[in-house]
Amino acid sequence: MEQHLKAMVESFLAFEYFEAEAATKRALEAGVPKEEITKTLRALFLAALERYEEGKYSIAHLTAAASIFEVGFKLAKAEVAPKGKVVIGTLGSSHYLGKDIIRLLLTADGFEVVDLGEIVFPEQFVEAVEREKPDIVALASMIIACLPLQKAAIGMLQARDLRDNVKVIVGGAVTSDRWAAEIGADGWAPDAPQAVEEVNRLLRELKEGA
Ligand code: B12
Repeated sequence: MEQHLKAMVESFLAFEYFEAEAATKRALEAGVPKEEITKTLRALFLAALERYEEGKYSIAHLTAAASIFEVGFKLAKAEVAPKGKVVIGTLGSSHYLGKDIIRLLLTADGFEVVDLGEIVFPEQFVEAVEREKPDIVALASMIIACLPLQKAAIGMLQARDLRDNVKVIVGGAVTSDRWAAEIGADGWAPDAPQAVEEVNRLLRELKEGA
């Protein structure tokens, strides 16, 4: 088991996408438990995210790490019922990396995530809530010009009588906890690990009927 995990770690750290994929497949074939593989990949990805925050990794490194995490995780994902459903998207702009990272970590944490992609407008979130019936809606805004779209999305959910059915979390580089409170969101987080914690908290609140 150790040598298979070591091969995965080495290829991940070298950003060798195809080798990391092959190493994950070999680990699975050799009977390494899926949880060990996903735990290793998740730890590697969180370390990459930390290196980016510290300025040691570039956006390119982070993008590569996210792709390797995603391909490995898809191979080793255990078939279990999701603990909750999240609809996510980036409002108005084409920034996708931060949103993709949140999606990956939420998926790794056991959520089913419906990703509407980027350049999404409030109407599309309303349609997705009607269609997907999620527990949580995650609205990302990456530029100041797109902040009003978060407010508009919450307003539209209210106007369509959908607001009470879902919890709304907002985030993205230009947001803050104050902004989240001002527009009536239920939660906010500054980064992906804290977003996962916040989404879990919101799910608990929803289940407890708070
Ligand atoms: C990469 C990038 C782009 C890429 C986006 C592609 C991609 N890879 O996603 C491209 C080149 C397309 C781009 C375009 C533009 N960009 Co740009 N871009 C960036 C840049 C350099 C990095 C963003 C990024 O990926 N960061 C890495 C991720 C990991 O961090 P993150 O996105 O902040 O996400 C984390 C948190 O915010 C949080 N989070 C993110 N989403 C969510 C959602 C929820 C619900 C929660 C809880 C948390 C959360 O968790 C994430 C992970 O920890 C930033 C500057 C910067 N250094 O941040 C500018 C930046 C965001 N861009 C900016 C601008 C202005 C633009 C353009 C308008 C420029 C132009 N005039 O054309 C265009 C918009 C184009 C369009 N049609 O939409 C400005 C925004 C300024 C502002 N205050 O409004 C920035 C800040 C650059 C700057 N200093 O001027 N951009």
